[in-house]
Amino acid sequence: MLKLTTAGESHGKCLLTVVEGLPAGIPIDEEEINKELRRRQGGVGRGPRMAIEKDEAEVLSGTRKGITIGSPVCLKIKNYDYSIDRLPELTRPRPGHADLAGAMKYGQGDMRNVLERASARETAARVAAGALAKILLRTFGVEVLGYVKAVGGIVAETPVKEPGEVKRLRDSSSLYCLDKRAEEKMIKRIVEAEKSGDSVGGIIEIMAHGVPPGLGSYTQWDLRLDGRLARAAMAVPAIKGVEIGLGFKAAEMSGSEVHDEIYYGKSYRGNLTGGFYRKTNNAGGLEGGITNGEPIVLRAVMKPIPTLRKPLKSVELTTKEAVKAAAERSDVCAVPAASVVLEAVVTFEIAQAFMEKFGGDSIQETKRNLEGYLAQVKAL
Ligand code: EPS
Repeated sequence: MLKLTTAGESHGKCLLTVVEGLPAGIPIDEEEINKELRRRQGGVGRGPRMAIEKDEAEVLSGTRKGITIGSPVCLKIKNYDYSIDRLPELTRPRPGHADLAGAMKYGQGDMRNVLERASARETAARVAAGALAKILLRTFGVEVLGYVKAVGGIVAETPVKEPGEVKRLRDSSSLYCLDKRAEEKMIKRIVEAEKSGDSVGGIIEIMAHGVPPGLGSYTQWDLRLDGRLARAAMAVPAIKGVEIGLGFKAAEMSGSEVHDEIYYGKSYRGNLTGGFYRKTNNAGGLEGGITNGEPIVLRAVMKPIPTLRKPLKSVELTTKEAVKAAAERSDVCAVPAASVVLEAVVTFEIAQAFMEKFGGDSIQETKRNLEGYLAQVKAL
């Protein structure tokens, strides 16, 4: 079973990622992990902290000569802004942040003790884990891509579906967005928010290509992959909504419009499905909590960052006086960064379901199991 644990505070010494259950025999290139970490640091709208950090993963365990040996892989990301013991107290909770809820839960008058772990800085550790999952899944032709669909109410057109083209467009955009015209407007919106001391949120879309049918299960509620993906996406800081396929739009449509009719053609989709296919993908690649061989499509809504330069009303914890919330250094818009985080957590979740289905302590064993299963699908 693929398992992830992260540790580390925002201004502590470092962040740590421990991934258990990776099969032996996977070459791990640190540069591939670092590429994802750099992407997470980027995007228009990021705050001054990103100019201080240079997120890079150091592999501490789980490999020999750069190849996994089946033991837990531990990665370390150094914090250049290591200042946790010098930072001033925080006693004016920010609405929308974990500050007040965390203070009540952990009995902390100084909410610095809350925000240090609640900070989205922790997502760097999740991106590192996602990069490991990406390397694993790539061996089997699975590719997960995340991009920005909307910022501050400006929605991008995303007619491109071919993964190579999606990646090219996304990687040439300063907002990780596929639509150049929308991108210009989004940037203006972010600059406006910055000028007025405000922040903006948006929508992120994730597509997973080449996923074999049969991941996840309807046999128990917590095995359904749609539920597991939604949980992973909702567990990213600032995410307030998740939809799969048509999502909320399905509520306005009739069944005959929503469901994806079934066709058969021998050479379709590299035979992942043995020839069964759909002309539409309103289900977003999942039926009965199981992948059906079509691409997985998931969207997540990110609220605007709660740390505001022009702060909202709050209460001083020590005196109970009405005050303005603390104004910490922060981002104006972290939707591009969140697209990298969501891509990582969705990749990890798919990898987990993949290993659950195909197992294997070595990559050769996993490959054999997958091939045997695909032959069985073909013979259906
Ligand atoms: C972040 C690092 C943080 C914030 C941001 C995410 O750095 P600092 O708090 O030192 O400026 O920029 O954190 C938040 C948005 C938050 O709500 O905590 C990062 O590495 O992503």
